[in-house]
Amino acid sequence: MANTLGIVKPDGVRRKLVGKIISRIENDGLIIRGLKVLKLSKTEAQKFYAVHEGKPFFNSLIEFMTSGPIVVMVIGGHGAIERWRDLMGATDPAKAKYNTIRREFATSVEKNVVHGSDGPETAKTEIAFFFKENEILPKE
Ligand code: IDP
Ligand code: MG
Repeated sequence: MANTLGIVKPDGVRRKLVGKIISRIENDGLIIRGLKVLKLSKTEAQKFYAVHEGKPFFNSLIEFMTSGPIVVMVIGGHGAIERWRDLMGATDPAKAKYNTIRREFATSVEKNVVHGSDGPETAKTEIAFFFKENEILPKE
């Protein structure tokens, strides 16, 4: 059993895609173990995306991620990290497979509706960025 961090980005919340996205997660057999709505400050967004600091898209990404509320989720299940990445699709919607969230809903490589941790270590630190231990349902 693994946990990963999922985010519905500001474009997804604005366009009322939260329900559709959670349905895809649950229909895949994954479990929502933690859930909250919040708005990132600039400092928080810079910290969350620190790995991308210095890249040409960094400032625009921070602007975008702080432009409105987001939904953060702890998504759990066997192989949850890879399975959530598969449901999301490739970063660039033009390269994402059919039936993925990004292929269907993203409007650009930046405004791509969802985030997902890319491995066990990032999952751990990204979950801890948003959730206290007692805000996450225990694994069964
Ligand atoms: P990921 O979200 O698929 O893991 P990353 O490479 O970690 O992709 O990039 C983080 C986020 O930064 C992307 O989801 C997207 O919103 C944005 N981003 C990545 N590459 C580009 C780019 O080339 N142009 C604009 N925005 C980008
Ligand atoms: Mg990434």
